[in-house]
Amino acid sequence: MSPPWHHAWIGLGSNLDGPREHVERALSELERLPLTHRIAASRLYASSPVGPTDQPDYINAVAHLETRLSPLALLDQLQALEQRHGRVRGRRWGPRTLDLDLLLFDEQRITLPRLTVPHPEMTRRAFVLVPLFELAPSLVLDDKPLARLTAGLETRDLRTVLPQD
Ligand code: PH2
Ligand code: MG
Ligand code: MG
Repeated sequence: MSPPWHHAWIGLGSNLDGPREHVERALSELERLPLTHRIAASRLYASSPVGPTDQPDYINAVAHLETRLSPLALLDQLQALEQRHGRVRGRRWGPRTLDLDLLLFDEQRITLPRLTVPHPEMTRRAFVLVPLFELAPSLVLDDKPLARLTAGLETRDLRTVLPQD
């Protein structure tokens, strides 16, 4: 029997070497992952860095995938994609050419050495919740509607990046 289809949500981020191109290329590469379809992608957003401030602004987006991969097989694919974008592991929350975070996988809670789902920081980050809300306005996380979680965040700093930019 073939494995079932799952819904997965991916947070994309970049702040080095042409961040917008890295995110746009990664969005199209996500469509070509094995056993996976990309259902939707949010707009691109620019924001100041959360964490260390001595680094460039980020471009962020969220993608909605349908996949037959397991969570760890999907994580392997995401990490391989980060590697192909020249990702070098540096300090925590430091600058990067491409960050692909597995935010949600169906309604699963996963706690493994390599992977925690839902992504532990996501409910505090406007650059994740705002693009996610764009794709899934009726989503509920931990009994909290996304609309309510998003309303409680500082979003003034978040700027949508226009296609003709
Ligand atoms: N990612 C980080 C650290 N800080 N700030 C913004 N605005 N966007 C990010 O994607 C981001 C960040 C480490 O993953
Ligand atoms: Mg990451
Ligand atoms: Mg991240």
